[in-house]
Amino acid sequence: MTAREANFDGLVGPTHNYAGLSFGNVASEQHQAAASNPKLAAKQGLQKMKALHDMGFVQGVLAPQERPDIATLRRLGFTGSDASVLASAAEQAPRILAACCSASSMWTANAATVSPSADTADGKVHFTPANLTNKFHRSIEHSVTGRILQATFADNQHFQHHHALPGVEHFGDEGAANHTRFCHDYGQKGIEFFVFGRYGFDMSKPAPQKYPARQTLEACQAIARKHGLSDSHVVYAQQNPAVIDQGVFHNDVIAVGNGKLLFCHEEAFLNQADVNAQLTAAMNNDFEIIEVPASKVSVQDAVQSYLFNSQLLSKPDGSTLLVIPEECEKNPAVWNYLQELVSSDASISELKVFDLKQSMSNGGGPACLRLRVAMNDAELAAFNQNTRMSDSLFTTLNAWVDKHYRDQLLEKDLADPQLLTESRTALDELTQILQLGSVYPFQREGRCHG
Ligand code: SUG
Repeated sequence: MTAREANFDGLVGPTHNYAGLSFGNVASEQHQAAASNPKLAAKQGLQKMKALHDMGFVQGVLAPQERPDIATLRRLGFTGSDASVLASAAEQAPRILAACCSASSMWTANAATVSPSADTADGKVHFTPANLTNKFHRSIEHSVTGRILQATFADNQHFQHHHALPGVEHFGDEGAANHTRFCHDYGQKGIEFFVFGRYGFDMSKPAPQKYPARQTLEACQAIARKHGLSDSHVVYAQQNPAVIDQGVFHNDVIAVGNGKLLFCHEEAFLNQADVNAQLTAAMNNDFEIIEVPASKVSVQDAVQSYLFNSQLLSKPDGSTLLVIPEECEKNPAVWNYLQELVSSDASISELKVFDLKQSMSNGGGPACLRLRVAMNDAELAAFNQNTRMSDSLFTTLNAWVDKHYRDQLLEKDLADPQLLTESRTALDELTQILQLGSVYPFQREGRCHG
């Protein structure tokens, strides 16, 4: 059976804003309190999805979360009507309110780790939502993420859904942002490459000093066990702590892989030569590594431009397309390097540039916005087809954004009860467009008390 890689992008939610919530993510910190434009953000994301669909790739949409997250605010002791929950949170704990309003679920590379059926012991596609424990605003995503994934990949003959790992730092898990699958063919058993930032149970091991390492080795190992992966087809590597301290908060800010190609910075991993050798051996010596030297692109340029937060897409002729954000074009060192790369005989032969500035200003590039799910023909036919990008879904979602989204949000707007009403009205309509059922807490009142 043939298999293909599908990309499921997160639809940007109506409360997209810049709250400076992510210590260690330079763009998030730099843009704190800037005005955001949720309508433009959603449209920039939809443009990328449509362009990939038009190029013949399988493209899906993952619904955003319900924000403001009133259920979490109630869990934290705010009471009364929804409007008074918002008003007292704004007055007593504005940072908590901001965290409960983040549209951060748009970065679906952090939604889950996905293992295709060719890799798993039971022959199903496995999903583990990421617990995202390192950041409070992200740690409140996983239960609804799990429901959205179940509604998108509902057929239990093909899809196996797990709970997130325990929500403590020992098992900090950031999903596919730190996970890459290599293969010679999407339908064949591949090599799953897990990258961690530190050890959860051994503090004597190397770790960053300035910024947090969000993912532990123990989290990676737990996911490999849960997904039924064979030891011989898994490679673990530690991120270079020095690059985490320069703002590389996820591995996908410094490395990206697809098929039999790894595209990374020369300082991405600890003991990089050994990591390269392990991957090459696991791939039976049929593997290509494009390692970018610091003399051409510094770590700082990589973090500023998001060169490695790109999508590597296999074209039918076997060549590879690199989807990059506009920031790469504007960075002279990165742009010169890319011109050199595409005219060399390396397998990356084409660049496609997107304006994703609204997401980029919070540290989310093209690769952050997508969750990859490799599926065979039967699985491709079994996922919820209402979430599959098409000309008509693109038109419907653009009209939906026009109808419901604001074109400016500032921190003071987050407590506006009207924003909550607008957001819930939009999401209620979206669950009908995508036929997801009742995935949101406000749609499950009586079942969920926060
Ligand atoms: O978790 N930013 C996200 C960006 C995630 C990018 N994802 C990947 N690299 N895969 C984060 O740091 C910022 C929100 C704010 O500050 O308002 C934020 O959550």
